[in-house]
Amino acid sequence: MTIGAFDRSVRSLRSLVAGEWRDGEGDELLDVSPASPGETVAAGRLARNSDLDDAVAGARDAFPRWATTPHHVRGRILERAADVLDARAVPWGEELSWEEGKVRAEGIGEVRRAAEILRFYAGEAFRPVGEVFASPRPGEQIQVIHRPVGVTAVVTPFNFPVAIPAWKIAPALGYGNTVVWKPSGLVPLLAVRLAEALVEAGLPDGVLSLLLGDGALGGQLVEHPGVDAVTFTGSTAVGRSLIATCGRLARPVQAEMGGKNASVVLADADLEPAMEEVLAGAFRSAGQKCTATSRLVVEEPVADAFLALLTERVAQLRVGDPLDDSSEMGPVVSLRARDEIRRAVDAGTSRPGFSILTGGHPYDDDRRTGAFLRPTVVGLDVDDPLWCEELFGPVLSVRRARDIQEAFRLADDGDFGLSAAVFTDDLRAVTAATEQLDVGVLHINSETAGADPHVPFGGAKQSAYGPKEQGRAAREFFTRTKTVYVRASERRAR
Ligand code: UN1
Repeated sequence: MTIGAFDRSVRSLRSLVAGEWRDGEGDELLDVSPASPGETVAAGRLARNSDLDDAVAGARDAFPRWATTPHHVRGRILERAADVLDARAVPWGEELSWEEGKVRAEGIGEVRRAAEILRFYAGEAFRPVGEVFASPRPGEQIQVIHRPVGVTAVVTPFNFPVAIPAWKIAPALGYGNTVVWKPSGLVPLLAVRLAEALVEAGLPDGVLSLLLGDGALGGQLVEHPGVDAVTFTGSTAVGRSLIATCGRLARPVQAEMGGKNASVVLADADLEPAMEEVLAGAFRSAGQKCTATSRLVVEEPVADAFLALLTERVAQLRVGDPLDDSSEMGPVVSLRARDEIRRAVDAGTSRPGFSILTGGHPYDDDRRTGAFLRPTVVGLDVDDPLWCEELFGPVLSVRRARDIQEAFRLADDGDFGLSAAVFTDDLRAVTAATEQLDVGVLHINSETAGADPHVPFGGAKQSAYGPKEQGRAAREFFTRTKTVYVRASERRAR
């Protein structure tokens, strides 16, 4: 069923600079639908360097007032913004799906998820703001208090246009920082929507600026002398370059980067539900999550049975218009992404030990003009670049393992360590996975993706740099502690 009521008129894009919505005077910004790239979702102009300077100046100016705004007032604004997101979850979720390509239910779900995240940080405002220690000196007390860091640069990717920005901006604001935000140029409309929700909720001018700019503007934001800290989620290449810049400037930085997350199906696993979880992990959002399941290790005794189940189901996945409720998977984010992923798979076909178990070839119907890729499962018999390279698309690589130790070794192979999933009811295997797998997030009998708002999220090895995100863990990055030695003077009380 196609959603007849969905309004496909072109939306207009603006940046929010120090409390003022600006049309922008830079190059044209055309936001197209990945399902039908001839169709414009939204249009506007890019922000320029002068907008960046104004945004940072506005954030600096707003910082002292915002940092001393009572916690419950800051919390209430986040809560009201959450209400706005919930009230518009359907129209904005549909816009998300139209703009980014994930299916409608995932788009709506993401807007609601962003609301949950804002609510969580509204509540965190009421938590303790530090600790008190005993002093070795009589009459003294030592307080460790958390203070906001200052002006935070937020740089976000295309794949969660509203949830990832929410889990950076909500703690930043909740703990008293001001924000200048540069979202991915592929999803500017949902960035505008989140900023609108916060403005409507009563966020004072300058506390959040939104700059619709290109990668170069993102780089300038990160280096701007008025910025105190940088939080980033996106590709490994960009993340490493931002980390290097921040190192040179001695500027705190938090970066969430790539993943090549394995699901390990052990011989005792309940195969049918394990298959559904692997399917969801690999192909929801067309595999464009840094937590997506992009590799699968199956223990030899169940390998044939599991792969038969999986490939049959993958071949039947309904791929199509993300706004059509019968679609299970939409396109990837752009034609460029589609072609890069396709090239990486095609390059493998000439290598030894590489076989396509299902998918792999392009669509020859009307989907060929959109950024659609056939969900693909690749079998690998030997070490292959596809085992460790992140493709960020609907491609799952599979290897067989003789035993648990080989399975865990394959799952840990490479530089990334974001998430993993192990399918088993064997307590010894669970314990071994918990101890041995070098990942930031481990799932037992559930898919590799997903991140609840109240618990820490982030990777091990080269998947991440700096403190974890979400939950209370976010406080580590978005505040700085001050150690205060408090002693009353010896003057006698009158
Ligand atoms: C999720 O798995 O729901 O960019 C969240 C990403 C991750 C977030 C994943 N930082 O895909």
